[in-house]
Amino acid sequence: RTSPLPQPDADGRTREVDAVVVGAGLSGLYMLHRLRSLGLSVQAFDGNEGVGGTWYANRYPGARVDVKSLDYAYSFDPDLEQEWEWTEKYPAQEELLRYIDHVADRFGLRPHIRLRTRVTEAEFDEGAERWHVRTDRGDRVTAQFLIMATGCLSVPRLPDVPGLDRFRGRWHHTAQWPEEGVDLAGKRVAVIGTASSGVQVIPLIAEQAEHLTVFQRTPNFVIPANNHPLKPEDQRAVKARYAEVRKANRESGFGVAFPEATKGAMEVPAEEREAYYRKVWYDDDNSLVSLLSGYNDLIISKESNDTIAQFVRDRIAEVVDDPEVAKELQPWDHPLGVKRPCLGTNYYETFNRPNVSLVNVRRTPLVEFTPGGIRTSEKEHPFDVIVLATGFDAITGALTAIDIRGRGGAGLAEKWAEGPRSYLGIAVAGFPNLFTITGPGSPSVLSNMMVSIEQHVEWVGDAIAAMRAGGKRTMEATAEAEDAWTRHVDEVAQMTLYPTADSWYVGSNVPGKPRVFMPYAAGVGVYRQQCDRIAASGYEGFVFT
Ligand code: N01
Repeated sequence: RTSPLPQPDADGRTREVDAVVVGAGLSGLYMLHRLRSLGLSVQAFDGNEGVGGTWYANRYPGARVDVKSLDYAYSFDPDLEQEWEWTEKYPAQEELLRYIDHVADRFGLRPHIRLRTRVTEAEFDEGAERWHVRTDRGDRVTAQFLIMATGCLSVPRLPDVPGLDRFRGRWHHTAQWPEEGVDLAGKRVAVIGTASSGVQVIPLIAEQAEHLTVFQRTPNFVIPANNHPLKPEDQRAVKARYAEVRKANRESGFGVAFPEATKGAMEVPAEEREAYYRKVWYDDDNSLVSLLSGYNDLIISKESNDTIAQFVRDRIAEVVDDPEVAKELQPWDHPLGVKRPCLGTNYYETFNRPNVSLVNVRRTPLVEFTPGGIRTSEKEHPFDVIVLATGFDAITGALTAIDIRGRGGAGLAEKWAEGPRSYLGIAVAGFPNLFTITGPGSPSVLSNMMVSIEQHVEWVGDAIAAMRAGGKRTMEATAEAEDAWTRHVDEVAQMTLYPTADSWYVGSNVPGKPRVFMPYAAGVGVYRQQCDRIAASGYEGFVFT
């Protein structure tokens, strides 16, 4: 990885650019590239020491993507997609970061990015019709456009348990893992959290630690990743028809094409269902999408969902030697897929190791961190290292953390106090020329993020190009369009089982966050059609000056 250049603090002067892009992860880098291709001057900022966003920050052992590499890669440049060789079905964080660094270099993006610099404030100047942006390093920049490429899962959450500052060992959140790694050999290690991050890190920590104690509040459904090196001939075969693959992904539900199921799970005999689930479970080429797309009602019918949930519970009982531990690991409190299901490698098997124990913190809740470890309602557990796989203030957290003020000085965080309101998940009434990449109200986290990111970046780029061609200065969602879209997002969610579970999709992991199902659940294909129709209509629902 290219080391970041030392960057001095800002010199106090206000600079003027056409656009500021906040974030230099997968969305920020592509937005930067797109706007530069349109001839705009752009300044991007990122708080990390390097580009890559999620893939820069999440360096914990086992971190890897849960969408197949060939689907997760950028599609915007045919040469890039042909030339880059992926090594695995699900590449690990280092490989993803290598890829992102390559993209930053290949498209000459680095000179336009200020790293280790967080945007703290952005205020719209109604007179000048420009955004005034400030950073924690003293930068002052004004820009016509402000694009928030801040990520859906970029603000880590610590558990609301007192005493972490008193703990004398080392503690790390999985999303703030030190670049130099953490020596776990011979250590007594705790992991709190058993969702995607926990499920990935737990088996690898178990291999290194003297003893690992896993603190589980909610068991999750963990599907075997069946990860493997990509065969060159398989990679060649996809690349030979890449355009077709990409088109199908864009038109699909989750951003990864899969033959559409025509039947509900209860419409076929139990043996046929079981055979399908079994095939997916053991198939080398399986994916979350193949699991959830086998029947057309798994996310809308509890009865149908129960069939697949029970299948997974049976597999857990099969793999885990101790029946009591198996029972603890079986999820009962939510349908499969309505919280993000996890992909795992040796996850359930890890609980058969003699150096791993499981604590159910619903039965014996966490009371406090102590200087020596963690106290539950039952006893104190001594630790050398505590790993917090406790998630994020998702989707809105990175946006409301910045003091963003639109017309009349109105704040975005205040506007969203009762839940996010957005038009298409892209634009917010009262905040002209502000665009959110994969914002609340767009498919975002319910999809292959790369498909959603590219669609948003291209839609926003096209809108800006159209404005410039038409001599327009500002573009703003109307309150009516925003209201109607926000209602629509909720209506679609209510047709599914998604809102039934406590999850970061509804903000229930952050105390005080309003319970609103934030992503748009109609699928990326349907969503794209609506975005395209709105653009073709001359941007219905927007006003221009
Ligand atoms: O975070 P999470 P994550 N006491 O919020 C527990 C993506 N991702 O980092 O469920 C005890 O899902 C919490 O328990 P509960 C992916 O989209 C992708 O794992 O709230 N436990 C839960 O078990 C994913 O969905 C990949 O009861 C506490 C865990 O911590 C998203 O990121 C890899 C607690 C938090 O789970 C977030 O995943 C990693 C407390 N006080 C992440 N507070 C891949 O691509 C929280 N928990 C594979």
